[in-house]
Amino acid sequence: MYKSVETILVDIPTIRPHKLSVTTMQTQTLVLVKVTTGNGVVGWGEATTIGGLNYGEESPESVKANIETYFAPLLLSIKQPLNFAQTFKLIRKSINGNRFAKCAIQTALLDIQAKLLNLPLSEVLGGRLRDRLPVLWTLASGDTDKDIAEAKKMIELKRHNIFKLKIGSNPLQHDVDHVIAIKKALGADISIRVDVNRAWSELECISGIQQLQDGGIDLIEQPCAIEQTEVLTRLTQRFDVAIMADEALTGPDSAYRLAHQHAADVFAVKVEQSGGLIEACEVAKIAKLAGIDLYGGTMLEGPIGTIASAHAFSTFESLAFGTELFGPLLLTEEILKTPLQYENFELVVPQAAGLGIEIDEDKIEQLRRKA
Ligand code: MUC
Ligand code: MG
Repeated sequence: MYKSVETILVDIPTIRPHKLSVTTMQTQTLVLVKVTTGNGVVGWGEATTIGGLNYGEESPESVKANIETYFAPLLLSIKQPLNFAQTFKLIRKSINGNRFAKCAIQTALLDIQAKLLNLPLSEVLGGRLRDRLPVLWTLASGDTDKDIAEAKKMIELKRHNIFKLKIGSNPLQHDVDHVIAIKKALGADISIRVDVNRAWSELECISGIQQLQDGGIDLIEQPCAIEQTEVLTRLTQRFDVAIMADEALTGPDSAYRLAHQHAADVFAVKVEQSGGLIEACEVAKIAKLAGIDLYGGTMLEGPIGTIASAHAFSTFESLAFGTELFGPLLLTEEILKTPLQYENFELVVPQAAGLGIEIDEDKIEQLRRKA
């Protein structure tokens, strides 16, 4: 049985402004969830979003309020012994929507379950197929020269050798020229992708993607509005360069519909957008059955959400486009006793039980939002 559910907001400045078409981030807010069982086993989960309500339908504040008002009382009211699947069935039946909050709670419950079994979380999700995941870096300073210098530094440090560029906030030609300049500066061996974060109309997509394809760009992420899945389908059919669904992908149901419509070559699987780690694995299975390639996405989570995602992605049979699990590296503060291990362009998936990380609770106490 569960004894307590605590939800904590932690605001951490980013190492530099992170410029997307929907907002410019200077801070990331982590919603940390700590669930404790009657026997004293502790599980942690995390939810984040990008720029309050700029990116998605849930904000850090709504996640916290809904966990405290609905999820926590429900968990604490469970008196009969329920396993994880039965508990989550009850949550799904009682609470609509709220995918990010559900993901945070599910992560904490799975952390507990894996700790009770003394297994890494990946084994509870079906078993890991890899111990390391390739991790790209997003260049989003908004300045071409700064982005080139940042990319060169990352390559030299052996931290990242694949880059995603955030575009869509400037006039189209300005953005395209910026991307091509970076591609030229970094050379043929470095994979460059773009994320338009749904900023372009269909006509802009046609012009922009044609130029980006000709310029050697490898992947075009969510170029058009979330609802415009017909546009995404037409772009996927029209261009050879890979088209990826990100914001349009909101869990297994949408994965099924997008696959049915042939709306994307690649799915950006995100644990929060999917509504949980189990659902993210279901999205990956649908993609596999439909012949769609996979990419491990992020909502720029801190270390808890990032490593939870890594456990899920480590179970995917194929991860053709790698991952973007760099969230913690964008933050100026560390909330783990030992930071996540990034080396040789990869993130190491821990072997210890549960999430396999140790939380620095003193640090969280120091950083938590007080009012
Ligand atoms: C997004 O839309 O992909 C992920 C990486 C990044 O830089 O922004 C996020 C959101
Ligand atoms: Mg994206």
